[in-house]
Amino acid sequence: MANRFNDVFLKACRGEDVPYTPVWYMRQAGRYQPEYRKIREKYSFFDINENPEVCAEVTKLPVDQLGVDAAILFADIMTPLKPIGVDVEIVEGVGPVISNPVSTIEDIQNLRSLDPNRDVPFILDTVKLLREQLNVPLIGFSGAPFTLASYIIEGGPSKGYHKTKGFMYAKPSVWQALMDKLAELTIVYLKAQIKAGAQAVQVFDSWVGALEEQDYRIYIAPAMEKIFTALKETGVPTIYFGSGSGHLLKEWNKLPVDVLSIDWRTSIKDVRAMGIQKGLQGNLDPSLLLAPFDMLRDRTKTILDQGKETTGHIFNLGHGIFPAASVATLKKLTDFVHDYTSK
Ligand code: 1CP
Repeated sequence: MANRFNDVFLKACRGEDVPYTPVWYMRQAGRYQPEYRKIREKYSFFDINENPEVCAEVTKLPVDQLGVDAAILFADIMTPLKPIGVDVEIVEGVGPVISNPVSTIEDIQNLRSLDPNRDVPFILDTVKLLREQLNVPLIGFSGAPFTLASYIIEGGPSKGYHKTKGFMYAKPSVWQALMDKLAELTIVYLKAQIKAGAQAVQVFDSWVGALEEQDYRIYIAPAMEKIFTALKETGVPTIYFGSGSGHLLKEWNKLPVDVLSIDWRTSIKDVRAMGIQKGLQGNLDPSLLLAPFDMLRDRTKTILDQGKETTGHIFNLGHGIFPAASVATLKKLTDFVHDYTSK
């Protein structure tokens, strides 16, 4: 018999009263875990992703090990792009590398539309399997159009996004076609995850902070508006994440999204002072995972105190866990968040 279902994370997403501040971590399954590294010796990234039993096992690792209040489906933002014609590989120490980057309208037209049942059945099977096994909510996710576009235009990770932004400025109608295609993909993909059982969804726009506010409003906001409007119908809580995106918060606040996931460059106090009343997720600097524990605890206290001023705070990092982090520190941190905020 499974333990009682823990809905604290879902309550916080909806701005309801919670018995303590819920916590989960971006990239909570990954190379910092010895168990994950062991599984990766046998399987490539996409082998894990495409095998529901193994994928569910990896998704559950941090839930069992750290005691977090939510699980996030183990996949990558590139997962739905592979079946539509993007030749992507995950290269160790680099990330996604694409051998056929897009540059013309023909390249974009050649990308197929995503049919989740045909193209990513393994994702839907993993979601179903996890719903039978988990006693915490399962978060589904997708990349956002700008962040996905940055990989398929640059051909991999980038520092300045010059090619992507140059494309956007020089070929606005082709850019528009790409945003439309990726917004549609995001909607179809997330709706399929929700139908299979995902109880919340996060849209990762990790690199959109590279744009100034005006460009965000013109080139990106319409696609995001379309995505969150379409997801509203499902009734499932939505979360929008970007790193280094504090300057975009006024624009983000206009979107029909429930929770904004912020990084450490912007404090929860300052976001509330802007009059933003949406749920907030974050925002510990992941580098603090390498600090002495007293320092990590003090910085966490500050975040939790600011988060407790209103309802709707989910504790998380401002960006993902990295390979040098330790399981023991993350476990201690999770316990601290729960103890410190328990009513
Ligand atoms: O085993 C390995 O070597 C693979 C490392 C790895 C892992 C564990 C990659 C390659 N992706 C993932 C899983 C992953 N990616 C998850 C799993 C669920 C969890 O959080 O536990 C998620 C949510 C992602 C999402 C993702 N992939 C994002 C958005 C979040 C973020 O960190 O900003 C991005 C930008 C990617 C691209 C990507 N995939 C992998 C890497 C190393 C990167 C980043 C590359 C870069 O810096 O541009």
